[in-house]
Amino acid sequence: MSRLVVVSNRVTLPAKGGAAPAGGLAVALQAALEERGGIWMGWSGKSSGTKDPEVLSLQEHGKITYALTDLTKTDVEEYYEGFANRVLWPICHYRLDLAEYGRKEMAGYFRVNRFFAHRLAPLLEEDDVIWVHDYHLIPLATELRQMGVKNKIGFFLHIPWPPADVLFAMPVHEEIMRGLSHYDLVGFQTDHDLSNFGGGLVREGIGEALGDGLFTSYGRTFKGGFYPIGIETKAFSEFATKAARNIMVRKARQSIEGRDLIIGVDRLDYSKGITQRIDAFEHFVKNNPGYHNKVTYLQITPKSRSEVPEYEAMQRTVAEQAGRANGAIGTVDWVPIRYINRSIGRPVLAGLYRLAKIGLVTPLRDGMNLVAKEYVAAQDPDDPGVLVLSRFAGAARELKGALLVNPYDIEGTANAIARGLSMSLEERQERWRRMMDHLLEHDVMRWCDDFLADLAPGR
Ligand code: GDG
Repeated sequence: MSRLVVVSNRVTLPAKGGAAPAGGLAVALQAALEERGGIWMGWSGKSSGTKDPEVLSLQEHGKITYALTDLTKTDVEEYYEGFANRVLWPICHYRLDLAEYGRKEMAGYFRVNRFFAHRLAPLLEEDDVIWVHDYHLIPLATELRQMGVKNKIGFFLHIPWPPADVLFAMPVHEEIMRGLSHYDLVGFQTDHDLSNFGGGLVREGIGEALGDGLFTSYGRTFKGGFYPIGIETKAFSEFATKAARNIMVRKARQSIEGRDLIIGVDRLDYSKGITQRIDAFEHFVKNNPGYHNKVTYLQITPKSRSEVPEYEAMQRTVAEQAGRANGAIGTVDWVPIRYINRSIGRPVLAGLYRLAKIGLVTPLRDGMNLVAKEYVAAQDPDDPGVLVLSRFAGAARELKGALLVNPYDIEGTANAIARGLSMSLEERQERWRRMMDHLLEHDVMRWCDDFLADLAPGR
């Protein structure tokens, strides 16, 4: 089996003591690389000086070599905070209104991709299969090809791909589309994203769809496909069973005192629909007096990207909103919303998922959403909770046993909460079984295998 070389913006070293990072990408890739062995290259997360760092830091952990590079402060501002997070992220989440274009940032994005290519190329062996991840690194294949790299290179986009009218509002859309054509395989989370990609390509006259997942554009022919990312279903399920004994989980259970727990877990991000969700919960409580003092909604929201002004503002908005809602619907002996604005350990998280009667996963747009899958995997088969899931999460195309909602429809989401809390055990079990069977069959290893089998058959 060929060596696997993974490239992603951030490289996360193996977690110590069971702690895991907030971010689905790291969780999934760790598992994939451990199985096959190889290199994981990316940014160390550190910025230093004004000159491009000359050397990579190489660290061996088991079968994986981690190759880390620092970036300059300007690189981080332009490539990461500027173009990736202030242009590509909002555009891919259909938020044209939040995209902030700047030529300097765009240039920085392409420059850092070239820098990555120059650091990576010397590490490559002839047979290596290269797998590039996510929107930070779209132009990487173009740069590697220019340096004569002939290896198979695949690209997987973890976030949604928008329809043509949204994408083509972005000034450098052509370079981005050309960047994708230099891969051998371009993978999306869902058929919907793939069809947005193919549709845009054809409609704008950039290329053609040849059938059988093949596309041609800019003189190159490449494959496109969709590969819904999974989780380590079995391991996570066992983890959640054991986590019930965790001291923090036991304390949480005691503190809920016979109330039903509703849980939301998301990085603090405008795509996750947190403010709409708090509104929906408030609406649910106001319209269901029978549930007063009978439910607790726990929202766990680690900070992310605080350097981007939009995110900093959101931190204040959500905290104020949770406080205001508690003021409006709480009583002297009941705080309906518990809002935690930091990351908690993975074992505790797994145990809390299992405690919760409802998993509330209502993004306005999401590539996949691993929280939805983790919530399902963590449930007790004898008494499973109900997943309330946004139809705009990639996961909604697979998890048919969820109660699907439109997160913009506050009353609809509130009604789904009420329905979930009163659902019969029989219906809960039937819905959960359907989802769990799917997740067991389509776990993260299967995702990895499917992508690599299409990228480099027989290697
Ligand atoms: C991107 C795409 C796609 C969250 N809070 C804590 C914590 N987490 C973990 C969750 C989960 C992960 O972070 C979040 O993954 P998501 O998939 O929900 O979302 P993104 O970070 O936006 O990921 C997404 C994903 O890539 C993979 O392709 O599904 O659509 O946007 O694993 O458990 N973990 C711990 N404490 C927390 O407080 N330990």
